[in-house]
Amino acid sequence: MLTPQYVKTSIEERIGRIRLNRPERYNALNRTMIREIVEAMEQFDQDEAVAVIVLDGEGKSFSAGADIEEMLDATPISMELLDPFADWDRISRLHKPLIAAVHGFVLGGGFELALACDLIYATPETQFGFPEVGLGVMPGAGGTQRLTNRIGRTRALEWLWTGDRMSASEAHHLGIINRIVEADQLEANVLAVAGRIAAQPMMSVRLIKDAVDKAGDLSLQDGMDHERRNFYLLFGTSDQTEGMQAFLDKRQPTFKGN
Ligand code: CO8
Repeated sequence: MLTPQYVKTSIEERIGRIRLNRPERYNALNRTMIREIVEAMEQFDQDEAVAVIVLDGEGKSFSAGADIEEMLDATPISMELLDPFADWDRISRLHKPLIAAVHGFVLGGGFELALACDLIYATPETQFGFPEVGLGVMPGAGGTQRLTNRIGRTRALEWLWTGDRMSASEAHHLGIINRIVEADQLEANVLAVAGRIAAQPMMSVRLIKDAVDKAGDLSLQDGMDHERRNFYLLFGTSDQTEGMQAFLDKRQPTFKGN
């Protein structure tokens, strides 16, 4: 990948960090930026030095959504040919935990990006919302599906139709975000959670995500069959032997990630 223009990346103690970096536009997501975010995620997903990926935003907000200027002259045909959501779809194929640490405005495509992450932590002042209806469009990067999966049809329709902004406490109450953390502690808190997950046996973390992702797509029995296969697979790892032996020896386990 060439040097990214709109994201900053770094690796700190097995945490791959991606920071949206277009603060003068509230981190509005243009196509290049989305491509850069997804490529950074995929690089970290493949990098053995990274166990968990954390996404946040530079400046006053996480993201005010897709770049409206870029979309203004789009047509159905230009959209079809461009296939802008092909990049977004790649996020669902990542294996490592993705954590969003959000603040300020988390709107439209910015909200969809956060919802595509596995865990979301937000400051008390964060405002979430899908204002697309007021622009004569609608969410296109999974917002109608992921919001409905999280909060149910009736509540999702109200937020999507009104375009109202949702406070962090409403989002927390609705189960959309994991936790509300004061702004000056958000980064430290998220890195602490990421660090705890990074210290877990890697294959367990990976196959738990894989099984949980099936819960929305498969019937209960098919989902449980899938879970069982993942459970059996973990008996092929050295971390399973170590985890169970350490318990029996009454000592702390030392996991190797395989
Ligand atoms: N796109 C482009 N530019 C933006 C965006 C955006 N989404 N949001 C803010 N900006 C720009 C403004 O135009 C302004 O630029 P300039 O300084 O050149 O005038 C600058 O950022 C600062 O913004 P404001 O002056 O408006 O700042 P305020 O503090 O008054 O307001 C808000 C901040 C509330 C965030 C306001 O800017 C706003 O409402 N932004 C638009 C929010 C929105 O409607 N988002 C939804 C976009 S549509 C979408 O996300 C569809 C997703 C589907 C995926 C599509 C993939 C192709």
